[in-house]
Amino acid sequence: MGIAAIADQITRSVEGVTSTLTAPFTDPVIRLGVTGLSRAGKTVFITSLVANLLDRGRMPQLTAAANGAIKTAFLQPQPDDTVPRFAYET
Ligand SMILES: Nc1nc2c(ncn2[C@@H]2O[C@H](COP(=O)(O)OP(=O)(O)OP(=O)(O)O)[C@@H](O)[C@H]2O)c(=O)[nH]1
Ligand SMILES: [Mg+2]
Repeated sequence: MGIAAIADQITRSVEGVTSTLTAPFTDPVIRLGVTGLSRAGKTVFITSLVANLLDRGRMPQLTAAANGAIKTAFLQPQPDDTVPRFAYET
C-alpha cells in the first residue's frame, strides 16, 4: 500500500470520527503511531512527513494537500513531561 493510499484512509477515518462527534467535541485529536523494524525508516519517514506538512508545496500528490483540505500545520510542545520531545529540528 502506497503512502497516498494510507493518507487517504487516514483522511476517511478522520472524517468518520468528525461526523460522529457533536459540539463541544468539535476538535478531535487523532494520534498516529509509526512502527517498524530497527533501521526500517521510521525516523526518516516521520521527519520527512513533518517537513512536508510544514511546507506542503512539496507534496502535491497527497490529495488532502492538493485540494486544500489541510488548512495549517505546526509543531506543538511535547505534552508528556516524562518523554523527551522528538528532535525534529536536528
Ligand atoms: N543516506 C542517508 N541515510 C540515512 C539517513 N538517516 C538515516 N538513514 C538510513 O535510513 C535507514 C532508516 O533509518 P531510520 O529512519 O533512522 O530507521 P528507524 O526505523 O528510525 O530505526 P530505529 O530508530 O533504529 O528503530 C537506515 O538504513 C539509515 O542508515 C540520512 O540522513 N542519509
Ligand atoms: Mg528511529
